[in-house]
Amino acid sequence: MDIARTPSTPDGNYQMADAPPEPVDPPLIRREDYKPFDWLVPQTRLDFALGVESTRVTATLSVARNPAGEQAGEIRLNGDGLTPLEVAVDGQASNSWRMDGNDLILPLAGEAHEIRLVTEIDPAANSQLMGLYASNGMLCTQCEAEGFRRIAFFPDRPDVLSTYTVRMSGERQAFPVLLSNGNLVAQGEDSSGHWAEWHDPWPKPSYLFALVAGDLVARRDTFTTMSGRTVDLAIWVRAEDLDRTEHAMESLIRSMRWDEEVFGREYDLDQFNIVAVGDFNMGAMENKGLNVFNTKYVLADPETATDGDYDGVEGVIAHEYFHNWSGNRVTCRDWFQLSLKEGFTVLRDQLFSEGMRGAAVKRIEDVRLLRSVQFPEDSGPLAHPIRPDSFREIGNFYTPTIYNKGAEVIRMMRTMAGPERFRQGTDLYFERHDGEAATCEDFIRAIEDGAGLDLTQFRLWYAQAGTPKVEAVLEHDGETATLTLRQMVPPTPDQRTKLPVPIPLRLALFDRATGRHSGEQLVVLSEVESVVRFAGFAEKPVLSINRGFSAPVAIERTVEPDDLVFLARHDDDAFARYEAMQELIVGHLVSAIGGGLTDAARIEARQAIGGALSAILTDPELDDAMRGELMMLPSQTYLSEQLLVADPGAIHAEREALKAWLGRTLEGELAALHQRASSQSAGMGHAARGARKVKGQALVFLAAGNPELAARTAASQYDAAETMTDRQAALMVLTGLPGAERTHKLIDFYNRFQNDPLVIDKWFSLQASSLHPQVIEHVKALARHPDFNLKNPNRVRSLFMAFTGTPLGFHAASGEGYRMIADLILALDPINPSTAARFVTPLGRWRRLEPGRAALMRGELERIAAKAGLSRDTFEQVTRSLG
Ligand code: B3K
Ligand code: ZN
Repeated sequence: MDIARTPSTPDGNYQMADAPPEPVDPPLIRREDYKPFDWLVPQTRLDFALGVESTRVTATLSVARNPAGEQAGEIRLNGDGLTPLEVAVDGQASNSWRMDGNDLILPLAGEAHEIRLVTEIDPAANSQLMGLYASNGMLCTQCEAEGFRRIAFFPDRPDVLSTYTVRMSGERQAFPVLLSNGNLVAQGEDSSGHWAEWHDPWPKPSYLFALVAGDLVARRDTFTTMSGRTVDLAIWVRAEDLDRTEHAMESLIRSMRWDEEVFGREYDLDQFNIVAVGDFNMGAMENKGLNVFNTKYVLADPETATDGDYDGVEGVIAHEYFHNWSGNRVTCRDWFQLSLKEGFTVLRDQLFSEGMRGAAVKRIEDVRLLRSVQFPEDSGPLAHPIRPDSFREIGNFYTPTIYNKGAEVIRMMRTMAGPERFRQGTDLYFERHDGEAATCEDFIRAIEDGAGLDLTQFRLWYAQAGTPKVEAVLEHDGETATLTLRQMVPPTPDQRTKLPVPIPLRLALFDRATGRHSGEQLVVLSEVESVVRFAGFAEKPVLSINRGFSAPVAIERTVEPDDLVFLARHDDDAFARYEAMQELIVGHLVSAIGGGLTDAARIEARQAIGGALSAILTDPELDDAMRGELMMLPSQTYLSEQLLVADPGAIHAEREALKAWLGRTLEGELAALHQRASSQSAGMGHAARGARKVKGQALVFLAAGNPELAARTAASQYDAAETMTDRQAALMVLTGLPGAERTHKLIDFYNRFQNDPLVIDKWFSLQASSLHPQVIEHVKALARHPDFNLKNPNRVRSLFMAFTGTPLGFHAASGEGYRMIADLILALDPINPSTAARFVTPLGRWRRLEPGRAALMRGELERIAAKAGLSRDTFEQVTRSLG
């Protein structure tokens, strides 16, 4: 029910005299209603007279009738909060235009016209960070998805491609650097300061427009493309950040080379610019030739960035660069096709990082992310297919489903075709659709034609939401092993019934005696049930299934702990090894949480886990990076996903109890591992990074098992730290423990890094995500800290998004954690709706919680829904979450 907007008159007379007009729900936009735009816009000229508080924008559009559209007598130009100051058609001032809500409607009678529109905007007042806004005195833009309409009246939709020429002028002192898409074609002085003109020869939709003006310096380099052209590369940052851009530049150059080698894609302009900005709603943006980045994904040095941050920079630089082809040269017809560019580009960046850092660990990280954010989305009120059918606010659909499940779906095509044939498919896709606004269907067809696959049934992966479950039963009789596979796609909010999907499962059967298998097979399960028989097994083999996580499904099977211990030790597929450890631990914790475990069974299960973990800690053959993965306990979120109704307190208690038992039982091995790794953790090489990872993991177990020992070890790790990875890992452990070291080290950390916003974000996050029993009080105090700032999305996320993961804080049985997040949403919504709406997701889990917490959480959603004047973003997420 729509609580905010349901009139409460008892007699059913909804039209009370003098009552203010009833607010109208934001309209639902449907994929099936797509129609081509009636006009083409071959050329766009933009002129910006720049000022932080007032920027005058003159937009000149050449328009011509679209043969694929209707013979309209007018053109609709989208706007958002704009007032037209001047409107002219073919050089003549026009007064026949009208406003329809935010849009400007202009009558046009002929076949082709030139429209000139002048508007004025106030970048300093733009706290939404969409459109043109000011950050630290610099001006920059964010247009995807619908930010361009906050700059100029325009057909702001991805299927209207135009060639842009951009002139900007402003005071040289305030804006010494003037950047836009494409190539710089002219520059000079004028009465108000200086100007620059940029021309982008590649037609693009308005969401890829960008402009930056500010006091920036560049790290420069060059790249020679495969056809021998030289591209000038520049990464623009504030002067004090210049020495932290080396890793970003190296990542860019590696990405450019990789995309040539692996996908045959060459860069297509003479310049490529990246700008880092401290106020940014997300990670980065792929504007043509001028990527704009959150500083978090550009700046890195060992002292201030963790190894994980280094990986993040490399992955996001690659992702945005890869969009130059998957997104820019071939763009999306409409926003329902978002996964066409995002899913594919995530797959491309994942494959790149696998190539750079080693496939095994990267694959495990990606699966962990998918399971911790996408699986819950797919089983909750916000579930949607990777190609949604409708939305109210497209900003709400930049989701783990569109991105990460989208990547998994394309990865399955690659698994079924093999890398070479898949490449033939992508070559065909790029060739067929270059310069076009394409659809997911176009992509599927190109892969079918190029790779020689039949994806008829596979298309269901685009249309159905929900994580498929696959039940696997292995039986053995005589010499034959029989595997029965049954699939079920669960119902999701708008889709009650589902059809079976093709599920490619890589599997192997291990011989217990030799510890080996006789070859991996790919089984594609396309029916509800399939039976596969394997001959030649005198003894029941051990099944290794969904190796490499070949399909984004949940495997359900009954398996002996001994078999999992076997796989954790012997499986030659790294992911399957990790998975066996996870399954072993999940199996035990789920029974323990359910309360049905005898003391003897608990001891037996713990001993099996302890034995497997001990083997991992001491296995001399294991690379530390992989050892670190195998040491990780399943997350609180992943455990909650395994339960129909979750009690976060009980999950946390059992998980901590196991951690403490392992910490105590394996204290000697853990301490020895920590000590050995400490002697190998200097530098930025692979081995040192692995050593830092296992040090951090060892500390986590020790902190649960022997807090005094852990506090001492962590304090000396903190003091000796030469990298942020070591320092942060130590501080994380101390932050969760009581005692004086906690306070000392938190003060030291703050004082050391107080002028570095990205590191202070870590300081907020560490405290907000900690296991400390007083985490709520800490977060309340941090929200009043002078460095907290509701207008900076990084800071807001570092405090409050981190907090939403805490079992003792966010999920406090009193409901106080839920209330804090609801209060945040209400306070942030008028400032920055797209960031505010992201915080609704954790409150949408109420249906899967125990009744007490469920009621409290739902109550907070209702409180938000009752607030008048909510943004479209928050309104949509809250109403969907209430269901
Ligand atoms: N395409 C942008 C995301 C834009 C989000 C707008 N709310 C970054 C990326 O996915 O590469
Ligand atoms: Zn992207």
